[in-house]
Parts: sequence; C-alpha cells; structure tokens
Amino acid sequence: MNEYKGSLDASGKRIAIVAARFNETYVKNLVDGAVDCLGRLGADEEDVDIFWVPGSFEIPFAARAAAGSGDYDAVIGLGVIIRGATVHFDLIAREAASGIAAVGRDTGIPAVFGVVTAETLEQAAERCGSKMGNRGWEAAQSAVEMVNLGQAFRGREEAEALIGEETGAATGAETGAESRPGAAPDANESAAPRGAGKKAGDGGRTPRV
Ligand code: DLZ
Repeated sequence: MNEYKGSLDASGKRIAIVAARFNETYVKNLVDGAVDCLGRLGADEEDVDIFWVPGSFEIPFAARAAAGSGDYDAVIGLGVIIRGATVHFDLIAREAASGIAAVGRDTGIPAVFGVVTAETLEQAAERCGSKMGNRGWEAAQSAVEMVNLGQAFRGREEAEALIGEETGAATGAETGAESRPGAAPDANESAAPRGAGKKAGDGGRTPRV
C-alpha cells in the first residue's frame, strides 16, 4: 500500500485569490489570512494575485477564468454569505460551492472553497479571523496541499515510466492503456509489481472511483 499527501510548501507556486466584495470588511480578513498563510508556506508575494468580484455568486466565473489562463497553480475563492432573512442565501451558497468545485473538475487546477456561510454577522466574524479561526487561512493551506498532491500524481507517472524503461517492459502509458495516477490495478494484474512486466493488451489500469 502507498499513501500520498501533498506537502505544505508553497515556494514557486502561483496562486489566484478570487474575493467577493459583499460583506467586504469580513472578506478582507479572509484575504489577509490567505495571503499570510501563503507567505508563511513560502510563496512569493509576487506570485499571488487577488481578483475582486461583486459577490460570492460571481466567484466561479472569475475563478474559471483564472484557472483557465494557465497562469496559476491553484485558485482560492473567498467570500462571506450571511443568511439573514433572504432565500438568496441558499441560492448564492449553492452556486458558489458547486461553481468552485466545477472549476477544479473542469480545469484540473485545484479550486478551493473559502467561503464562509453563516446565520449571523457575529458567526461570520468568528470564522474570519477570530475565535473560530480564519477560513481564508485554511483555504490557502488546502490549496497548497492540493497543488503538491497534483505534483505527486505526476511524479508517480514519471516513476512508472522509468520502471518500464529499466525493465524493458512497456508501461500503460506506452501502450496507450489507461495509466491514470491514483488508479487501482485491475484484477488481472493485482499480483504483479507496479509498472513491472506490463505488456500491451494486458488490460492496463482501471480508474478508482
Ligand atoms: C445579493 C446578495 C445577498 C443578498 N447576500 C450576499 C451575501 O451574503 N454574500 C455575498 O457574497 N453576496 C451576496 N449577494 C450578492 C450576490 O453574490 C451577487 O453579487 C449578486 O446577486 C449579483 O449577481
């Protein structure tokens, strides 16, 4: 069994923060928390860009543009949505959450949800840098971890290709078979060491679901 975990090293990482101006006083605390976290983890200030949008509903649009630009390793969405007495809360929170998740799935760039959803202003404040921590800080840490986990996936692919070369065996990548990192071997190859002795047509790997 192998376990993989992304490191918390942000050096050399380019990060886009998309922040909502609605409830701006609190969101600024989230932005400060995220920037502080990235700096402590080794990111260069020059590599962190902040994009402001009107409200949390607009975060996915800007996050998608940032992720698709090729300029960033991760995108962090920050906002504060307070329930108050409006049905808007559920609509906006759902769109922000599913929209940010879709950015990650569609682009392959980690997109992290750093939006505080709270019943009251007081609850929101607690999550924006007071007694319940800072959701922006936590989101930044998650973003860095996910970027490095992504690199671990690519590292595995290279390692497998190397083993194939050393043993003279064809790897899934060479045969065109599915060799997605993180994928589980299928039943036919479960007894074989990873990357060793794989031949064309032996089934490759099946994605883990
Ligand atoms: C309209 C609205 C409301 C009622 N509440 C919030 C909120 O608590 N947090 C937030 O980030 N944005 C809110 N918005 C604004 C919407 O996100 C959006 O900007 C507007 O509906 C325009 O599309």
